[in-house]
Amino acid sequence: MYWERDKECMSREDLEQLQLERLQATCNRVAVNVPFYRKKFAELRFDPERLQSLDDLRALPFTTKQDLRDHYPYGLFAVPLREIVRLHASSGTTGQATVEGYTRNDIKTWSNLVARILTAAGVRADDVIQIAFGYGLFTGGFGLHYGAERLGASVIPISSGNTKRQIQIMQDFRTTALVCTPSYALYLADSMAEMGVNPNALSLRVGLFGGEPWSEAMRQELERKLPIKATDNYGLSEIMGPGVAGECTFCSGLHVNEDHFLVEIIDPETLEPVPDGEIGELVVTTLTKEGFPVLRYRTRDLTRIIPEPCPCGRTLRRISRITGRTDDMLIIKGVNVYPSQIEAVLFDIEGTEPHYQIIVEREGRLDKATILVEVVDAIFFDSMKKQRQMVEHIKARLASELGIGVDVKLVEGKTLARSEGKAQRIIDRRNL
Ligand code: DLL
Repeated sequence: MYWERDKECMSREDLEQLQLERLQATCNRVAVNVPFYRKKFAELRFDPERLQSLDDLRALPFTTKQDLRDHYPYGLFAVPLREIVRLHASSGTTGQATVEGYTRNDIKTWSNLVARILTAAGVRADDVIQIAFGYGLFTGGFGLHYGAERLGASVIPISSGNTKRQIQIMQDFRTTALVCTPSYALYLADSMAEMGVNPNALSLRVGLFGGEPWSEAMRQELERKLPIKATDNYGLSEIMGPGVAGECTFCSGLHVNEDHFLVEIIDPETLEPVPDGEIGELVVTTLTKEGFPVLRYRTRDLTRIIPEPCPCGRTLRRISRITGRTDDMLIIKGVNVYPSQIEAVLFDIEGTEPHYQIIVEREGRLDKATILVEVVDAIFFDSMKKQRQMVEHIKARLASELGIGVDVKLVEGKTLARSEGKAQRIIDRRNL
């Protein structure tokens, strides 16, 4: 099932022609309306009129989160504020917030693209969708909401939190599709077990999870604990919110909505493109945004292009699940470590729960990393000897995966803080 077959299954040639025309229009628009880009174009001696092929994209300036912050709140908008009908803002947990503005048309496009990813994930107009993302400045709630309504499904705008009520509503309203972060979905599943609710007695059949990194092992865990097909979808507020890319039911990579977003994968050090199939930083250029167009936005998210065609028939290219962020990357004892590597090891070890936290500290001049791992009761209450064996086993596996030694502490099940939104996996106390 497609939402817009003609767009999702375009030939590469037609798609590239469309992308080029839209890129030309976007460049012209920002050259006229956004002083920041006008200045950048002048510095780079780039004349939008001379943009002849998609390869010329490389002559365009990058845009970074810092650029967005420097123009807080409205400095990069390409239309007057009276044409903006919606504002969102990124949470600002890692610094000053950034603000995104949408015209009426942008909201239409956004809803349409979210309807597209919902359809690709197997959601239909007769589904009952429970949206457990926060509604507010975060783009997750409203983004999925508008897309689900556009699709014609029945939407339950429950927002995040109040887990018992979520489960009650899920039972009473016969929810068929759950939309939230993967970590919250897991929390919901565990809470059901605690409340004595049998997930198989629910009407649930599909989950759309996104907003934070997760792993293949976590997908299996979710599919084991809930009677769902768990799909991944990706987006970011600076570009639009959810709806940038999403999995089809083959669940082997996320189709990028390339008729609206031009993607590049670059080496974050040299800023040069990497060959298809190699991991690098995702860079996105918006092709149809009116209110807040962005050129070559450096997402800091790491992924790769999957060049092979997908059996679903969509020609929109896929990216692999996001494996981490360049700024999520911890440098411990000089070695690059991504939380996803640690997650992969833990999921593979019998008796651990998929809840963990990475604490990084500095002792004198040395980094020290401790991984807190929740374990099932049978192990937590087992003999000291067995626990020590388990710790040594995890340590050895982590050392061989990461290339450095880390400390491991087992903690009792359900003791690490649960999140109703994005999980906090890293606590860095080094004040670097
Ligand atoms: O998280 C938009 C969104 C909401 C996407 C709901 C999907 C579903 P931000 O709050 O601006 O926007 O955070 C964007 O979250 O740069 C990634 O690092 C991370 N992220 C989002 N989706 C995924 C995913 C929304 N599926 C940042 N896998 C992005 C891994 C993700 N990371």
